[in-house]
Order: sequence, then C-alpha cells, then structure tokens
Amino acid sequence: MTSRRNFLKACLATPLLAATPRLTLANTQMPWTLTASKTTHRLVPGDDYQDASVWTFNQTVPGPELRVKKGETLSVDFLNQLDEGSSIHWHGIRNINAMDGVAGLTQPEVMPGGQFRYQFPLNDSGTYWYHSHAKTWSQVARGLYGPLIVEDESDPAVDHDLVLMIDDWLLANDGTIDEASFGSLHDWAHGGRLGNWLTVNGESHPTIEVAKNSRIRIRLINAANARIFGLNIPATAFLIAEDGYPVPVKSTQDVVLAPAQRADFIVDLGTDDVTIFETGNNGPYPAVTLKAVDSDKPLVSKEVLRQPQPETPPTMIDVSIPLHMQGGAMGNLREATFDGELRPIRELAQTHKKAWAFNGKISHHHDHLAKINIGQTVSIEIWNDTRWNHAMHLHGHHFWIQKEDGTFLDGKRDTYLFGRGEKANLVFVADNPGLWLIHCHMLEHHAAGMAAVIEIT
Ligand SMILES: [Cu+2]
Repeated sequence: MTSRRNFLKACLATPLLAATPRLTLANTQMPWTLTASKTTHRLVPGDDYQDASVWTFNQTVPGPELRVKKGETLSVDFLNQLDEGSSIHWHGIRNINAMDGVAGLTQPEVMPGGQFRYQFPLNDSGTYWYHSHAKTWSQVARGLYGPLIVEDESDPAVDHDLVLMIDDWLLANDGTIDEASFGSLHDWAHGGRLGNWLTVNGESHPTIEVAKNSRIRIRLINAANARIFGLNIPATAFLIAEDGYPVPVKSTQDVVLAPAQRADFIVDLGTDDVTIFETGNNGPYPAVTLKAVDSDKPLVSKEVLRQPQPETPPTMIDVSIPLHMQGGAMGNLREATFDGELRPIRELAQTHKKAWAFNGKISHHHDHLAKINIGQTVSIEIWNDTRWNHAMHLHGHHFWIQKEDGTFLDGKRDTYLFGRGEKANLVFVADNPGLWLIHCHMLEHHAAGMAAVIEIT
C-alpha cells in the first residue's frame, strides 16, 4: 500500500471471511450505554500491516447499531473514557435542542470520566447516524460514529435490512492512522482530510451473506470526514430515501453521497453475488460483496414499492437569510472579521487556522447568523462562492432544496452538497426552538470557519 494522498485504495481481493456480525443493542433494555474509549482495530488485512489505534463507541468501528421504532424514546447514557472532552450528535434527528449534542453550543463537552444522558423521542423514521460533535475533524476520523435506524410500520417488507457505513481512512504505510496529518492547514483550506483506505462497517471489502432471490434494504451512510463517494449497486435497485426522507421511488443503481448523507435502496437479488463499487474517485473500488447463498427461510413477496405522499414546499417565505460562502485555496476571500476585527486571510490562516467565512465573518457560537420566530418559514439563500464542494448541514430541521431556477428537488434533506459556484436555497419551517448549527460537514472546513448558529425562539 502506498500513502499517496487523495487516491482511494481498497482491498481488491475477494475476502475469504464473512463480515463480523454487527453489534446491536436493540434487544436490551434502555437506557443503552455508549462508551467512548480507545482500542485497536485492524483496517488493512495482511501480515505486513498493523492494527490501527482507533477511538470508538463500545470498542467497535462503527459503534453499535441503534435500532428503534418510530415514536419510541431513545435513552442513551454516554460515558466518556477518552482523555479529552466529547459529546454525541444525532445526525438528521429533529431533536430537542438540549439533546442535539453540539459541544459548546447545546451542552458543555462531556469531560473525561464524565457522563451525560441523551433522551429524546424519535418522530421520523429513516436512516440516521450518531457521531462525536467535539473536535469532530479528529474524533470522527478516528472512528467515533455509528448508525441510528428508526423503523416504521409502513416500511417495505424485506428479507435483509443492511446498514453499510462507508468511510475512507488516511493511513500510514503500516496500516495505522496517519497521525502527522491531523490538523494540516493544507487539508483545512483544500478538500479536507481525504483518506486512502476504504472501509464498509470498519472492514476492508467485507462479504455479507444474503439469501438468493431475496429482497434487501440497503442503508448507505457516508461517515467520511470529507470524501464524496459515488456508489454503484449492479443489481435491480430502487432508491427510496435520501437523508432518511422518502423520495419518489426511482429505479437506479447509482448515488452520490457527500459526507454525512444517507441513501436507502431496495435491492432485489437474483442468484448471483453482487459487489457494490465506489465509482466516484478514479476507481472503481469494490466496497462490499453481497454473497447470495441458499436459504430455507421463506422469502417476502416482492410487493410494488409505494410512492411516498410528497410534502409540498411552502410558497411564501417569511425570512430570507443570505449566506455568502467564501474562502479556501484559490478563493476570493481577502479578509474577514474574526473576534470582532477585520483580519487579512494570511493572518487568519497562519495565526488562527481559519480559511473560510460566511458573509465576510468567521463566527463563534455566541454570534447568531439570524434570529427567527418560531413558526416562520425561512429560506437560507446560499451561494458557494468558492472553488470547493461543501456539504451543508442544518441541525434540528429538514429542508427543501430550491435550485437557482426556482424549482424544488424531491423530498427534504438535512445535508446538501453545494458544487463549486452553486447557488441554492435551503427552505424550512422553523418549528423547533433553540440554537441550531448550520455548517459544512466536510469536518476540516467546519473547523476552519464554515459554521454559524441560527436562533429560533
Ligand atoms: Cu466545506
């Protein structure tokens, strides 16, 4: 393996061993416990490589699969056994503000040896995930994430329901995490920390056994710091949800997933194995193989997938919030306000490690981009005036995406990938009170200035 940057690698050989069964807490009594601690984990197989030192929830990468039913209350005791502060954010959940897990905004960091109980109702079904929300650029890159699945009675019947958490790790030549590059100003001002080793559920090209001719729900989650994945499922496949939210059922084998985004597919397997490939980064790279095996278990009948009832986007906007994104390498940001003073970009980068600004300002959690009255309909009018892609994530709400020509995309999202130069409006009803972060989910961009807070009262 080479450590050449920015080119993804994957295990090309078909693995001989089936994937380790995923740990789930679903059959035990709540409150569940998620303990953040350090352990070792093998990312690259083979005698020439070593175990990597990872930071995990409950000693596994990813953390345990949390699976609950819509309407249930999730109750999780978070114990921090790391030697720095941490917290848990429940990505995509329209949460109670105090449970949103943003360290320094909705709660103090949970300090080493400390604990915090997260307890909140789950009113939306779909595919979500949880991850650290303190020093995310380091903590998420080291493995502090896991899936959160909310089931609904009306979910289509399937034989297998598979969560596939995809990550790219930046590894040194011996298969351990490349420590020296953490905090690299280059990454912060360019495309973020891009890895060189692809894993699915913490394993390199795992094989998962599934029944021949079965119907499978595949829940794809991009857990990478900054990598945009293209995923291809060479089978009879239907996209049914994005970011947990139902979209019109579409026959397709491909999806692009920016960091933090999710996509749900229904796949009707035949008698052959199916290998899902990563196709967006000079590959293709095999990501995971579904091995079709004989099974005695009766299969579900493959019912026609129901189209969702679309929620109509609002026609009247109460508050428009312009958000002009600038900065990064090859950008047009010359100076920005930081700590109350206008400072040149060179000083911002070299002294403060800031490289990006919203509306000419690099804000702290206490300065709010906008104050919104509860119930108002809001349009955040974003202009990505940079040479980089950005995966913008709004906490506590799901938004419609209005393109520059005024049309809306199907369905709502919690994370939207802005291409270079793109303008689009994130439209939502501010029905959830609190202080809500809006930020780039390319985690180095967030750390280097791409974040703001919206206050809803
Ligand atoms: Cu970004």
